[in-house]
Amino acid sequence: MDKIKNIAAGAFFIAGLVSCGSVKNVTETVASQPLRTVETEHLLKNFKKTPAKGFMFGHQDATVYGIGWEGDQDRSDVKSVCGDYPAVCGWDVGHIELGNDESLDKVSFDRIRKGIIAQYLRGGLNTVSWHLNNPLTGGDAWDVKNDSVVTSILPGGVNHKLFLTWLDRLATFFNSLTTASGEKVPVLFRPWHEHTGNWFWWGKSHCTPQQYKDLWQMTHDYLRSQGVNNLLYAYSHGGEGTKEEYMERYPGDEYVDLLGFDCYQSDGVKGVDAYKKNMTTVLTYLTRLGKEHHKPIAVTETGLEALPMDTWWTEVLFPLLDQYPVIYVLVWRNARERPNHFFAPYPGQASEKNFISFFYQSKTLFCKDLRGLYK
Ligand code: BMA
Repeated sequence: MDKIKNIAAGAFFIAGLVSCGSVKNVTETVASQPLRTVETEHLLKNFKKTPAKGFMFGHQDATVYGIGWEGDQDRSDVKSVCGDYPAVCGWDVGHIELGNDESLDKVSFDRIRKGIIAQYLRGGLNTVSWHLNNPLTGGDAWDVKNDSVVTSILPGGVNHKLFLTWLDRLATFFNSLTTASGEKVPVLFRPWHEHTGNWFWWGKSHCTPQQYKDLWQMTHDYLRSQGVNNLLYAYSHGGEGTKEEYMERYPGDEYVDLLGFDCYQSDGVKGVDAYKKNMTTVLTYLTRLGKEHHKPIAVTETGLEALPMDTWWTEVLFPLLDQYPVIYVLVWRNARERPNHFFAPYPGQASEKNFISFFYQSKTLFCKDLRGLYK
């Protein structure tokens, strides 16, 4: 179904986005290496055109699997419900560091590469997170038994060399994202996320603020030294704490292109008030920080697991976002292997009808509403 009523608003958003002045082929160079490709530079300029007249809707692993299916060509639960792809596709490259063929969620990296390129060719945005293993213990990203993991991979640490081989594999993947005509696909990379919580080995109680900043800067600089010039960087905490806590581990304006946060409605229906309060608190300070640092802001992960509220889209999520200049919101994956671990509707799901109303709001942007994100 076409989102006729939305075209005007979507076109306005993008018309605004593309009118922001000419861009040199390469605006900055580091050690005579182009910092960013032309398309990546355009994406950044377009991100910075705020306040946006709408926000893009995103879904994790949107086109590789969903409820009751896996691997079907061009399929997406969101598209099955509303007729269009999400404007933003999220991906996770956990286990790429190990040299594996499949991600931690059992999606082949070849399939992820193809999905990223397809989303780019249809004019949409891709964002990549990284639930990488623990390089010290061999456990997963949630293995927090040892507090010296970050120290061990920084320069001088016992695992520094090993970690650079992990970054090499990541760099090879990012460098391989090229279209048939040879364009490198820009990606919003969101490493070291939810670091103000304690559930990942790079979390707050497992490294100092300085070590966290060093980790981020090392990742950024090393990928760049390997010719990775198609990334923008998103910094996102786990939705807890104050503005000061948000900034305590901030690696610096030159290392970050977008400010975001992850915040879920936990406790099902009961959690709605806490969710609204939390979202409002963070969105309020993030709006200010975005202005102060000249960075776009986004809700980089959110959702209500299993969607037990039929009207969640228009009565909870939309009114929250409507008040702030967020450029996108992304809901987490529709796991085909974990019952009830889904965050977007699928045909027959109870919130389907309400999602269609959300889709028809003039401020919600889906893939066909985007024109010129890379121009
Ligand atoms: C989590 C869950 C896990 C998954 C991980 C990385 O929130 O969805 O099942 O492995 O994200 O995608």
